[in-house]
Amino acid sequence: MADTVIDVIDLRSDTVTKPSPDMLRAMAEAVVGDDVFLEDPTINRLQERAAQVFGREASLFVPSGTMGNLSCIIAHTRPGQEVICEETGHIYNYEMGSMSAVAGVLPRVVRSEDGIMNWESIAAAIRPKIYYRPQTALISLENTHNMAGGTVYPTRLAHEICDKAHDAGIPVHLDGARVFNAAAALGAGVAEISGKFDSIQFCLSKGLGAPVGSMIVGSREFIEKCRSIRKMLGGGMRQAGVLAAAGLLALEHGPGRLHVDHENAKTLAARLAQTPGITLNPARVQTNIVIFDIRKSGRTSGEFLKALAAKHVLGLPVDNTRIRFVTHLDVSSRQIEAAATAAYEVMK
Ligand code: TLP
Repeated sequence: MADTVIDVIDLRSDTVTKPSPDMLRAMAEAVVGDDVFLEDPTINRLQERAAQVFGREASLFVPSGTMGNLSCIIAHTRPGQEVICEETGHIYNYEMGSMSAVAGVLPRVVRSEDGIMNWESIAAAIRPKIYYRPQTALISLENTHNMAGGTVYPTRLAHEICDKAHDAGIPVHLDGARVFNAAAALGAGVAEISGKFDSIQFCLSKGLGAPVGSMIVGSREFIEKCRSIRKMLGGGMRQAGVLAAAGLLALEHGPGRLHVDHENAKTLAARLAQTPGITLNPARVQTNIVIFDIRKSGRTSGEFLKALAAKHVLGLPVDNTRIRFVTHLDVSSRQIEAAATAAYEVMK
């Protein structure tokens, strides 16, 4: 009997994409060497290219966004200091408390509207320079903001925060896991929108479509510091050019198609907003993330997602009544329509 292929529509995350045939070929053909000896030509090429795209001196290939963010936090801080970050941000909620457990720093959490902090609330969280108070060593922004629903920092605001932070002698890190989505939504380049940050982490393995990997971007001096930190964290990889080859393709071809994911997210949001039991303002969907509330339906996220999975559509619970759907290159507009129909059938 022939196997039945079930068309699962996986909207849990843009991390779920599988490498394309072209990507697999590039990985198989990659020229590799030992990167701890700086001898992997494909990794070196990826690092040069990422630095060039961001208009910076250097960049470093790291296994994950989590390791990228943590390496930057360690490089910018000393134990006992503080990092200002947003209350629902990834570094505070989804990275195992690594800034405290490993870097020895305290998160100083700021509340915001839609994940987008303003200078006034950041300034209020900066510690006075008194010798017995913990000192603010770093400010970290997230663009796009994941759990606020893929929201985007207006470039002028990001620039203003960086300028004022620098005036106060504080560096600013960008968790730019999805910075290319932000750039696509703003109709600008990543170099322009991230130009004033002291360090940037971006993911190759999300909307850009690589199976693994993130990059840290910054000055040559900063990147050399991060190279040692990466080794300390166990991220010194050897013939990882096979992964960098996928990253290179993702970096070249990924950004140009993100507007398709954004259009799919808008279509999905518009359909979900008309579904009984769902609360969602589709006008707030800016990029590839759609978060909605099902409180009105009287069901929990777990119950809704279980019923949806029976129709071969997968999503992620944000909390007991909120769900996240993420569009990406492995879901077509036809599948988006099918997912919205499945959600409607579950709710009606
Ligand atoms: N985000 C994942 C989950 O961890 C929630 C996802 O599915 O969205 N910064 C941001 C803003 C992220 O969204 C993520 C991953 C990371 C950092 C960490 O990247 P990885 O998973 O490569 O460590």
